[in-house]
Amino acid sequence: MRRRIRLGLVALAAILVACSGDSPAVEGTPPASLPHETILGAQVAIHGTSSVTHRTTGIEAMDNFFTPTILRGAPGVKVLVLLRNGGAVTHNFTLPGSDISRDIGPGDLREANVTFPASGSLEFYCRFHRDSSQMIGAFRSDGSIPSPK
Ligand SMILES: [Cu+2]
Repeated sequence: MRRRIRLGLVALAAILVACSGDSPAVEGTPPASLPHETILGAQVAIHGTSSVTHRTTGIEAMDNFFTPTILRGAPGVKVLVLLRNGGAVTHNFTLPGSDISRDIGPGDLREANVTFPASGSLEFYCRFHRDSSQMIGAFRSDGSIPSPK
């Protein structure tokens, strides 16, 4: 009887360890289990995907990644993106092909107006950590997402 209980505890501990690997990373280096996608030619860890159904949405810059990393929205929809730096160092939101490049200090909030592409992806990155940490994300046109009212 005593042995059976001990085996049960060992099994429970193993399950808890297995499950903890699936919990989303809030800061620091992502676990290797995160899905990766090629964005702007780099292998980017995907820290969440959001469906943008309102005129205002948010992206948080962490050390050193964006969350969510992928934002899906209706083609051509214009949104106000609130950019918050939840990390400990200065980050940046750059939208290539536009004049948008916002440096964001730790704890600061900035904003940018972004229009989802008619099709395909519109990528963004942090100019400080694009090369060193693949701090990159993307707005994806998705016709299955309803346009904001
Ligand atoms: Cu950065």
